[in-house]
Amino acid sequence: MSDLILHQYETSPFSEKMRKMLGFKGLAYHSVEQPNIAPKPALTPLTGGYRRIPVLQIGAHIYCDTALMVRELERRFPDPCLTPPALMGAAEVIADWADHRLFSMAALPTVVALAEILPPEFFEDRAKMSPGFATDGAGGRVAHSENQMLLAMATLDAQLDQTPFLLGENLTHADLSVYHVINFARTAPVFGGALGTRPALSAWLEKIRAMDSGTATPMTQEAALDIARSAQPDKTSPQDAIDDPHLPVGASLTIQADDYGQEVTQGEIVWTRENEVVVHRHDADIGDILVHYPKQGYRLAVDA
Ligand SMILES: N[C@@H](CCC(=O)N[C@@H](CS)C(=O)NCC(=O)O)C(=O)O
Repeated sequence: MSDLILHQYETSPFSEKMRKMLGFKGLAYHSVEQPNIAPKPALTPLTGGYRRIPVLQIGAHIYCDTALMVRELERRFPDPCLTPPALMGAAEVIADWADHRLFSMAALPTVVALAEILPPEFFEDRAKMSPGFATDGAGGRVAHSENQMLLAMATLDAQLDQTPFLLGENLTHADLSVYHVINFARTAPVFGGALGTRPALSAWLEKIRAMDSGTATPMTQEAALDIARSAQPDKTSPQDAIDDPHLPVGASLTIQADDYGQEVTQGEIVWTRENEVVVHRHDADIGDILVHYPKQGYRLAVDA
């Protein structure tokens, strides 16, 4: 039985990124359905506040943000390797661009296009979650995002006309991050239509859509919480842990996304890597949990 538990929902683009990652590695995992709006009472006891999706759980260890999850899966399951060391820097830069900038260009026009099938609560939730989220077209935001996205699609198509994947012959983290955004955006007629005139981008998208998504076994929220309750987190520092003078071990830390979904997690620093910080939390119901975050994209405030 796999120890990997992915808290997700079917239509979540970032969950789709992780499903393809798990598929690429040939991994089996448990899939726990979470709601697509707050509150998330069976998720936040694990994260300490973070409400974004997906979240990866391994026993009493919780991994927030797909950038970190991809690195963790590469470490635990190195074969097959998604991103070889020679392409790692470029892949991470493109993945960061796609997960943040490209996603933000795609999100507003896409959800506006889906307005008829999404409930009003969804829009209220997203407006609270993202300060710049305004679906009424105010200030030309929807039109601007749409134009920016179309330009990005043209650039991606030009690259994919030259190489089968963004960084050459093989799939890397860069492709997975761009893929989940384009795959989500294609549901909006304006972007679906643009794909029709971008054959290289469209062929690349279909190639990744056809790839395996891992073997998922459904798990209930309660079963996942029980696993966290009965597991003990391992506080051992890894070999590549660093001494970060800004994040001293034992200090109380508040962690918050620097873009949207800014619910905070607070805990005591256990160890850090160059681009990872791990905090210990004690939840009255669940017990001891270690929550792992990337440093990139998160405000890290050591409490006085
Ligand atoms: N940088 C985060 C972004 C995650 C994200 O934006 N997830 C979306 C769903 S695809 C989300 O949480 N939306 C609000 C929600 O589902 O409650 C990551 O890479 O995991």
